[in-house]
Amino acid sequence: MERSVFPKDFIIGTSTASYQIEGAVLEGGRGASIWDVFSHTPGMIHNGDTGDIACDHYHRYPEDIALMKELGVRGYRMSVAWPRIFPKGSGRSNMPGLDFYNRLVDALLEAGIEPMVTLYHWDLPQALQEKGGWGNRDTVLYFADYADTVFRSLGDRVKKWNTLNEPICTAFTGHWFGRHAPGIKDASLAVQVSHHLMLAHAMAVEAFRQSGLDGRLGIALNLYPIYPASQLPEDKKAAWFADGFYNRWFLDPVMKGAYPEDMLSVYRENLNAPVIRDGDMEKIAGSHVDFLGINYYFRKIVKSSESNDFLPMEEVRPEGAEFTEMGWEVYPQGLLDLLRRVHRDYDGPCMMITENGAAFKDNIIRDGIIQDDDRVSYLERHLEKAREAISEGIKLEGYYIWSLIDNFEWGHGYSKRFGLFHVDYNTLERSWKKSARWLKRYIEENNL
Ligand code: IFM
Repeated sequence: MERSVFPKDFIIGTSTASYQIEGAVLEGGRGASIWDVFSHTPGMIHNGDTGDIACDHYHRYPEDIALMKELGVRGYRMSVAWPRIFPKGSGRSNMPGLDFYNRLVDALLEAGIEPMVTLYHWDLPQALQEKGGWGNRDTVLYFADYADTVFRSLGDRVKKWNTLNEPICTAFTGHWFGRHAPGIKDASLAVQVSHHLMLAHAMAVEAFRQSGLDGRLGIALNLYPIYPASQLPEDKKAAWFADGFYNRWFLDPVMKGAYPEDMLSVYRENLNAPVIRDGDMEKIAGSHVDFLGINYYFRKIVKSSESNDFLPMEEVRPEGAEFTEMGWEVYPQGLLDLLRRVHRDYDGPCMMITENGAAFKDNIIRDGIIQDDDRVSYLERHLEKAREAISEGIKLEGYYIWSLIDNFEWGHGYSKRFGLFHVDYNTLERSWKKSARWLKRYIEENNL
């Protein structure tokens, strides 16, 4: 049987985020973000690493764009740092910050690379955190203003946008489990924050539609295909609960305009949250996305458990499976299962894989090149599943690899390397890994 081909306009791109690569935290009038504060708090980040210098992309972006051009990718997903645009979160916008992203976007277009811009990849201005951060409803309004400012500044050239990246991480990892900035452990607040994020997303969509700009808008959700550990009814029930917790709590408001009733009752009964004001759900329901961004890394296998407070689920680690350096299972079939599920349950939306990739040890070097065969194999197998999804009629338009270059991996600091290009953190020199060379050939051979 002949292998199906990618559609002509399918985009292979790379993906990054501002705090993880830019550095230059004190330049161009940038204000502090919650990640500056969190990473400088002792004990929060592996090895005490911070994003102060990161990959110095702020100064080296021409070099990074040249690498992408040589690689042959047609798209680049990047994020704008809110505190570069509004150092205090609101008020007057900061021209040097906008100028930086204008230069970046121009340089990308000049190199024939289409930018996809994410407005919020976790770097909230610290000044807003001091007023309550995402727990304060006013942050929603500040976000809408910030979004509007960026749309109007870059929107004549940027035609693809994500409002938020992985809102579950902001809400739950940052406010429930305290592992991300701002490092709070308060489940009720976390659920309230998730509602404010959904509202912020909706207001940004509204601002974009009102601006009259052309372009397409989405949101990047990290979703998981979730499988019960057994066919026992209680495990199936736990898997459905986990699906509500990880997937439907964010997918349903974005795609259907309403929170899933089962999770809403769980949170209301146990946490008294979220407070939803009159008109909120109408706003959320009225904010249609043009595409859904999916960040896929691994599946979850879930069994029932009574030990986990009011979350009756426990994850099971698959025996004998293949894992990345993050301890995440390599499971390409999960990508296909996830795409099929979203296609089936959410009315066949246009989708992009806004992130997929893996951290590996990267410690085998031959002829001066990192022999990351494990990453090559990872990418090849996931791309194959993407192609299979398309051949089934699923509307998948692009695949952005996380990440272009090794970078600051949040709580893990610089200890986990996801890049197609290696970064030497002493010299900041970039170099090709085998996976980057492989991708270049793949793009050529598949006419992408
Ligand atoms: O590095 C992160 C990124 O910022 C968000 N998605 C997952 C990646 C790997 O952990």
